[in-house]
Amino acid sequence: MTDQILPVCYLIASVTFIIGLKMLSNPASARKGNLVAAGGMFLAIFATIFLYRNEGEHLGNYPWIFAGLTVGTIIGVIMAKKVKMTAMPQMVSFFNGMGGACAAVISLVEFGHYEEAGSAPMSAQMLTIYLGLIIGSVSFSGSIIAFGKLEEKIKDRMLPAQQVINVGLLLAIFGLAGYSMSLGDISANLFYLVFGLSLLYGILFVLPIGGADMPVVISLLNSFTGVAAACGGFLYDNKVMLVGGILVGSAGTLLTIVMCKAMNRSLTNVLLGNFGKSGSGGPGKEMVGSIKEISPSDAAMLMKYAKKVIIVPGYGLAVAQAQHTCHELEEILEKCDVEVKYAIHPVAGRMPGHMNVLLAESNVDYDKLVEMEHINPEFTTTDVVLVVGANDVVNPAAYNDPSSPIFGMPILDVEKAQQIIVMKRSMKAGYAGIENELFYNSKTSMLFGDAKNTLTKLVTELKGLN
Ligand code: TAP
Repeated sequence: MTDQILPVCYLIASVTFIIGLKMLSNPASARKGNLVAAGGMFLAIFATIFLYRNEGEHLGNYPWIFAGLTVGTIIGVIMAKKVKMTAMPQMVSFFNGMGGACAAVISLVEFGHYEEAGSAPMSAQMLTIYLGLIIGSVSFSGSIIAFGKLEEKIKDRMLPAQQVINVGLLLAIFGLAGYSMSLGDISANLFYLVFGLSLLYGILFVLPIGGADMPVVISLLNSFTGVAAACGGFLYDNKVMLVGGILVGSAGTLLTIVMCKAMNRSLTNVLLGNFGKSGSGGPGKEMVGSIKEISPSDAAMLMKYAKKVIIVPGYGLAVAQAQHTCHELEEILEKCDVEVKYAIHPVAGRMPGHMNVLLAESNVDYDKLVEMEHINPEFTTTDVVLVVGANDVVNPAAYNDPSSPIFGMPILDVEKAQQIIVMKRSMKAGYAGIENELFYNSKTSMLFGDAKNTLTKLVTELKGLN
C-alpha cells in the first residue's frame, strides 16, 4: 500500500510546484505561491524519508537526516530573517551555490558506490553522474564567486586570454568525461580531475563578469542548478526531483532571457563584456541645453493640484530605502483626490521584481503597481510623473540614439506626461553609465537630494498645504 502512496505524494508535490510558480508571477499571490510550493516540498521530503523503500528496506540513517534538516532549517531561517532587502541577490546566490553543491555531492557519492563495488555503471548512468557533477560544480563555485562579488569582497578580474582559457577548459572537461566513459571501466583519477576542473571553470567563468551583471548570471547559474538536480532525479528515478529540477532549470532560463531582453542585451554580451564597453556604440550622445531645478515646496504644490501622478521607482529608491516614505506620499496625495499609480519597469533596480518587493514591503496596494506595457499608454493623460531614483529605465536614448548602449531597450514613456520631476542626488549616470536627455527636457525639473530626505520634505510640504 505504501508503495502506491509515495508516487501520489510526488504527484501532489509536483503539481504544487507548478501552481506555486504560476502564483509567483503576480505580487498579490506571490507570497501564497511560495507557501504552496514549500508545502509541496515538505510533503516530498517527508514522504521520501518515511515511505521510500529500497528492496523492502526503509531509508534509515534517521539521526543524520534529521540533524541535517535541523541545522539547515536553523541556518536558513536566521539568514532569511537577517538579510537586508538590498542583499537578497547575495543570499539567492549563496543558496543556489548550496543547491549546486548538493547536486555535485550526489554524483560524488554515487560514483563512490560504483567504485566500492568495483563495477562500472551503465553508460546512461555514468553520463548522468558526470552531467550532475559538472553542472553542479560549476554552479557551486560560480555562485560562491557571484556571492563574493555582490558582497564586494571579490573584484572583477580578467586573465589575459580569459575567453580562450575558458573555452579550452570547457572542452577539456567534456573531452575528459567523454574519454572516461569510453573506457567502459571506472577511472577515479579522471573523475576527480573533471570535478576539479569544473570547480575551476565556475570560478573563471564568473570572475570577469561585471559586478552589476550578477543578477543575470545568478539567474543563469540557478537554471544550471535546476538541470543538475534533474540529473539527480534521473539517476535515482525520482520523479519529483526530476520535475522540480526541470522547473527550476526552465524558470531560471526564462528569467535570464526576460532580463536580457528587458536590458536589450544578448546573453553573450552579458557573459563576455561590461556594459558600455560592449554596447553598439559609445557612452551616448552629448547633451545640449540646460537643466532646471525645482524646490520641494513647488514640487509639492504641482502634485497636490494634479489629477493624476505616476511614481517611477528605480534603483535610487532601494539605495535610499525610501519605500515607506514613498507610500506615505502616495497616501497624502490620495487624500487630496489625486490618482496615484506606480510604473514598474521589468529591470528597474538590480534584481528581478526589485521594485515590487520593495513597495510590497511598505504595504503599497498591489493594484497600484502597473507593469510597463500597461502603464505606458497612461503617461499622455498624466499631469505629473515623479521619478524616484530611476535613470536608465526612463532614458529616451533607448528610442532615439542608435549609438547608445541601451538603444532598443524598452523604457517607460515618461516624456509623454505634462510635467516630470526627477529625484536624484546629482547629475551622475545610472547603471549603463550614460547621460540622460530626459533631464534636459523642457518639461523636466530636477529635485536634487537623497530620495528619502527629499520625499520626507515633500510629505512635510504636502501636510502643510492641507
Ligand atoms: P539606474 O539607471 O541604475 O539609476 C539609478 C539612479 O538612482 C542613479 O542615476 C542615481 O543617481 C540615483 N540614486 C542612487 N542613490 C540614490 C539615492 N540615495 N537617492 C536618490 N537617488 C539615488 O537605475 P534604474 O533606472 O532603476 O535602472 C536599472 C538599471 O540596472 C538598468 O540599466 C538595468 O538594465 C540594470 N540592471 C537591472 C537588473 C534587474 S534584474 N533589475 C539587473 C542588472 C542590471 P545619483 O547618483 O545622482 O543619485
